[in-house]
Amino acid sequence: VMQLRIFFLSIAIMGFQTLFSQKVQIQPTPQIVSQPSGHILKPEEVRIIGANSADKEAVKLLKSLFSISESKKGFPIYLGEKSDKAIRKYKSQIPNKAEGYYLSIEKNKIVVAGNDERGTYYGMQTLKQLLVDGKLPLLNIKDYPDITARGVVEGFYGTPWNYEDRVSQLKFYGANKLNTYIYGPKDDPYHRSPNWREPYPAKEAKAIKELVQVANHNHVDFVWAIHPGMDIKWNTADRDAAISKFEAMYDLGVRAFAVFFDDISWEDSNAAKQADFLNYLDDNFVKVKKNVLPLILCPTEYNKSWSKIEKGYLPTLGEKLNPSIHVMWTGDRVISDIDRQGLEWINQHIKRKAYIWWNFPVSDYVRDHLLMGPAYGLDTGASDLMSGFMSNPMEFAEASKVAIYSVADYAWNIKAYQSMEAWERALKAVMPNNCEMFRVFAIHNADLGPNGHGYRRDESWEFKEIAEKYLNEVKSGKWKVETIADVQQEFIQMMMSAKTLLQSTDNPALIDEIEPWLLQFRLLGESGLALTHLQVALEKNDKAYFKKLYSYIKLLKEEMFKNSNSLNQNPYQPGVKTGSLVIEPLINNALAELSKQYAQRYNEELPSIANYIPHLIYTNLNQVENLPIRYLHKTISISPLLEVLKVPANGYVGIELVPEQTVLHSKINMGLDEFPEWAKIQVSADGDNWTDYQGKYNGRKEWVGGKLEGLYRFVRMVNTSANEQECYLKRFEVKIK
Ligand code: 14T
Repeated sequence: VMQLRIFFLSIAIMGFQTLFSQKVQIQPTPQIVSQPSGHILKPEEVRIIGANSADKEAVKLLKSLFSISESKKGFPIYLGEKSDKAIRKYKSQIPNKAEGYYLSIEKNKIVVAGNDERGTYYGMQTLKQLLVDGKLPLLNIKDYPDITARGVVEGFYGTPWNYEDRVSQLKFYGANKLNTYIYGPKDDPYHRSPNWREPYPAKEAKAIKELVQVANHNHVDFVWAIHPGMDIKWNTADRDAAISKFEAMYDLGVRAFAVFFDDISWEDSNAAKQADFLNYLDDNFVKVKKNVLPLILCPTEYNKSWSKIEKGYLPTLGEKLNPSIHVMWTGDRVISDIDRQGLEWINQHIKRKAYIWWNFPVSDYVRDHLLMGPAYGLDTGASDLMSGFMSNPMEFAEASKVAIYSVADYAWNIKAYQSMEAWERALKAVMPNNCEMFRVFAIHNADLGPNGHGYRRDESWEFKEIAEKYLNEVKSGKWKVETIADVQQEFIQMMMSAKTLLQSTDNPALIDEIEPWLLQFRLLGESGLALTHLQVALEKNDKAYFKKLYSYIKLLKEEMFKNSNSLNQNPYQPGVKTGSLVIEPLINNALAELSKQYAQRYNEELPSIANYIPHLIYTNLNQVENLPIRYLHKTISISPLLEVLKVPANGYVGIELVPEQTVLHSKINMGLDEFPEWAKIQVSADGDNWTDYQGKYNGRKEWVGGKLEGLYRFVRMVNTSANEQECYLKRFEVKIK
């Protein structure tokens, strides 16, 4: 009897499990899904009811999934929008929400009914996802997005995405129910000064025209953004220049527009003038055309930390801008979490719901890092406070898809969003066959390292505890085999991940983008693995083996250093950093510790090979205090700043040399045509007594100073005038002996 009972119990459990395994996976997470009640096999032939009146792209998608039959034998699929005859019977089931849809899969029919064309299309996207292994689950779904505009703003500094990148993105957006792509790459000269007034040359124009068509086929609104702020005159000529440019873009098929006034000097940022300009475009272009979507503005004060309400910039926009115009917002800071409190704050000032420009996973201020981690820090209780949610991505289009996938999930169904779960699914979507190895790479490539915005992300979170335990054991000399094994497993996995991905044909464009990091990641894993063997050598008291390993680690480090000086050579943060939050410090710390133990035991110092930079930024300005310092070929430099630097009276920025050094030369580029009256370059040995450092302006408008006699600890640029001044910080470097 007992055995029989167990038998039945296990049947019950199995039944339960199948029920569970039937829990369907839909991206983005739908609003209302019924419990699946079994499944049907994929119909061999289907008959579309409503094909002539339904959304064309939805019909196309359906035809790509099934073979179509005209005869009565075909399995019926009812397809269309709420006003269509074909789906009249199901009208009451359709959520009364823009882009919503009703999907029902029954034994004898399927219904895909949209509240509008896009709704039908999204219903079809869901049906496509549900078709797995030749089966369809029996269920019904009522679904709609929480946020009206969801998507991506290509708004970063650096190499703009290319044509193929963008095509691939637009398809990805369609499949993930993102409806907006804002085109505004900072390094497109026809988007910004100098050429925002000029039409695109024929070749570029053709590419944009084609992209608009691809966007349309994927139900994505292609928004073209203009960035006229650097040299705009608030006169009729420039208003009409903007309108003619819009007309030229309209002729290429563009039906949605944005105007960006970000990252311009504050003098040019006059809210009333900006509002007049936008209203003029709205009244004389958008409203006249009738088939153009509402304008979108990116204001100059686009985050809370930069806004001075008492000066009236945002309140003026709130008052004056036509109510239909959207206002973009990055949050409490440039790079920021998004929460209810912050949204309530801005919405009250702009008198409308903020249209979020989320600066993630953009990496244009930390270009040596990849941001492959989960998209978190988004309030799941804020669905009623935003009119749009756009992600600003990395210049690596494919790699950005991990975050974009998550943003698609968040913006569709905000209260259901779970960042970790979305991340796991994103990895699978981007790298379907090698997703486990991709996960190993992504988990160790998430943080940004120290940066001017102070924005950090968690990294290596599953390995942190082991790393700490291991380091403590190394320090105490009481090693556990299991701990070493755990650490070795992680290092081996890193090597496997890099090798596997480098050979993978899963997503060639992605591998191409991240190849420098994969190469570096493999070397980092290998150096970690070699490191763990230093312990073995010490335990065996095998001095020669220790030395061999030590030189081998040195070789690996040299190779990584070489990579950093040859790969990803952009002018801002050149190089390739990987595992920089947990893995790299672990290796360096353990290495320092083990060589100390070696030195004690054999009474012999080893040359240090941990590449720690002792030099510091020297400043009293908040804006730059977190900028990283680089050290390469005896040259110490400050990582350059993208934006205008504001220097109050007595404000200074420079480098502290630790310890004091012989200065061979210095180069400072403040982005000014001539060396300013208000500034001095100075050096000091103690930080109290300063001497002027004489130099000259060279052909590249850089200040250059020569060799100095004696040792110095500080080199700085200081504002010696009585007023606040503005300049750039494009280069600040000191070469030492
Ligand atoms: F328009 C804005 F919402 C915005 O975020 N503008 C830029 C954006 O293009 C860039 O990709 C992003 C990340 O660097 O931040 C903004 O650019 C900045 C922001 C700064 F605080 C550039 C320099 C800054 F100092």
